Amino acid sequence: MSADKPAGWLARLGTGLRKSSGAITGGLARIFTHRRIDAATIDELEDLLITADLGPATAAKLAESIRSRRFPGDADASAVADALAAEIAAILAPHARPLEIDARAKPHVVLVVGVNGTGKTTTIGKLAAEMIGRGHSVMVAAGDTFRAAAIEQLRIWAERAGAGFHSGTSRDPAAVAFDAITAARAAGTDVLLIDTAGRLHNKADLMAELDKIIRVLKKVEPAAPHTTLLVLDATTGQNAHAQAQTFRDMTKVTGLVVTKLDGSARGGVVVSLADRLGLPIHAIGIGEGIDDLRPFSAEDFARSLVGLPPN
Ligand SMILES: Nc1nc2c(ncn2[C@@H]2O[C@H](COP(=O)(O)OP(=O)(O)OP(=O)(O)O)[C@@H](O)[C@H]2O)c(=O)[nH]1
Ligand SMILES: [Mg+2]
Repeated sequence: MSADKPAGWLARLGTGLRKSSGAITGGLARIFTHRRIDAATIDELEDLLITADLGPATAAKLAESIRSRRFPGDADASAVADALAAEIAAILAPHARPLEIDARAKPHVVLVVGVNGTGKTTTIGKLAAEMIGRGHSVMVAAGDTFRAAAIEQLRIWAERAGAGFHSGTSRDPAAVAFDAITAARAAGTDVLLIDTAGRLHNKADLMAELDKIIRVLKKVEPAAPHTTLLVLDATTGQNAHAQAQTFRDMTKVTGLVVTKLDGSARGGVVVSLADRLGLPIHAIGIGEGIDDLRPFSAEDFARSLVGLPPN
């Protein structure tokens, strides 16, 4: 994805993260107003960061970096917020990476996975629109055959985004994937986005289904899927870690999209995910609209999370 920032996007990021940043700025004011930055207040800061879903390990690391900084005697909550934003940005920066498309692949195959309801189908719609906006041709494939409504939902998103749509006639997601990659290749399509079911009867079924989809894709193109995108829902907080682990055990996840940051006070989870998973975060979702997905920028996110305006 492009790293350009359309006018108003930063303001919308700030608004989207308001629930998360509100908790953090309120906490900082409570802890540091009329009090020194010392061992006791930094312990309270660490607790605040855990409450804000940054997770114990990441919170401890951040508290330690704040402890080792030198602040002037009259430093207040806003000085801590500034320092915190810089430390959070440093954690995020190595993991903030746009989703790069190999234009020669034709199609570059993106397999989209995640538990049910995290926002896979919506994210595919948003991604398709964004990629088409950059001049790529895009096809989406309805690999979630578990629910009939899922196919229709994806068809509507494809139409909205101006993407090709492939649903196949089979109830077998691997057959849909095979037909879709074959069709996309014949048409010279740049990107194929494949939706998958988040819910199956159990984990073994889900793993078998993903395995089969990948095996079948590889018959047509050994390098496919070029990207396996895990969609995580920020409102699930620290549970997102467990989801990420489950999917990493099942398949080779190459990157993340974190959704629903707008509806969540748990935006801090993005920091702990970046810190602990070591996977690229390609984009974040801050709304249900087609424009509500943007590349993930470490500094912008960090400053918005602690309630500071962009630099
Ligand atoms: N507020 C908000 N809502 C979102 C975002 N992304 C997705 N949603 C909503 O979350 C709900 C579930 O999204 P889907 O895209 O259907 O999720 P899914 O992962 O495809 O779900 P299954 O197909 O059931 O596995 C929908 O109501 C979406 O509009 C986001 O970034 N912000
Ligand atoms: Mg879906």
